Amino acid sequence: GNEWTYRGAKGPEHWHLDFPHCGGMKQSPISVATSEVIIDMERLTPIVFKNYDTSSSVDYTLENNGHTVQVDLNVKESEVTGGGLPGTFVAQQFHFHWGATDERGSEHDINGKHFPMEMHVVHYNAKYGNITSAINKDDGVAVLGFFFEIGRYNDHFQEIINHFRQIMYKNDMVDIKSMPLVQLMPAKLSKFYRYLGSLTTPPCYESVTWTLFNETIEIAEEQLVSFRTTVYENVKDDVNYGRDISDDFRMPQCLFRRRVYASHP
Ligand code: BO1
Ligand code: ZN
Repeated sequence: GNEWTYRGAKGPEHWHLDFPHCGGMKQSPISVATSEVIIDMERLTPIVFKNYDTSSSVDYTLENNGHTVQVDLNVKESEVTGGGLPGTFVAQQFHFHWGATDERGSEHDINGKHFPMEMHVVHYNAKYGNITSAINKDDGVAVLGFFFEIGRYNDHFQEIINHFRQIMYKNDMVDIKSMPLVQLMPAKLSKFYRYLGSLTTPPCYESVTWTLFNETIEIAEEQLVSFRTTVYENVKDDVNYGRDISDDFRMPQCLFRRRVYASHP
C-alpha cells in the first residue's frame, strides 16, 4: 500500500517493505561526525542564491499532508547554484520536521546533537523541468537543511504559524501571503556540510544532494509549541482525529561508503 507513518506497523523500520529504496545504502538522514568530514573549500564555494530576496508576487500554499506542514512555492523563481551543486536547482517547497520535546525533532544531527526542528527547502534540478521528473534522478534534487534553536521570537515564521488553525487536519490547505525565502534563513550561509543521500520519507529515492548549514535559525519555545499542538496527522472526520504531527523525523541512517564534506575548517 501507499500509506506510511512515523510509528507502528507502517513505521520507518517497515518502510522498505512497501518502498524498496528505503532499504538502500545512500539513505538520509545521517549523523554528521565533524571529526570525519573532508574539508573541501575549493569545491564548496558559497552557494549562489537567485531571487531568494524577491518579495514579488510569489504565492505560497500552506498544506497539512498528514506527515508535515509544507509550503508549496506556486511561482518557481528562486534558484540555487554554485557551492558544488551539480547544476541549477529551482525551489519547489519547504517543510519541517520537529519533536514533541526540545531535545529531539531534527532528522540530521551534528556529533550526536539533535535540534528541536529542521527545515528542508526542496529544489529540483532545472534540467529536468519539474519535480516529478527530477525526484528519482541521481542529480535530480537538492535539499537545503536548516536547524532550529530555541531563542528569540521569530516574526517571519509566525506569519506561517498564524495560519496553522486553517490546516489543522490532513489534506487541509490554504493560500497564504508569500515572503522572500531569505527571511526564513540564517544570515550566514557560507558554512555548510555536503553529502549525497535520499528523500527522508518514502519513496526514499537516492536523488538528493544534501546541504546542511552550520548557522541555526532562532525560534521561540512558544512558536515550537504551536507546531507541536496545532496540526494533526489525521483527516477531520477520522475516529483518531486529534493526534499531533510531532516526532515526524526518521532516525539517522548508516553512512556505508559515503563521505561528508565541509565548506569550512
Ligand atoms: S525530504 O526533504 O527529504 N524530507 C523530502 C521527502 C520527500 C519528498 C520531498 C522531500 N517527497 C516528494 C514527493 C513528490 C513531490 C515532492 C515535492 O516531494 O515524493 O511526489 O512532488 O513536494
Ligand atoms: Zn524533510
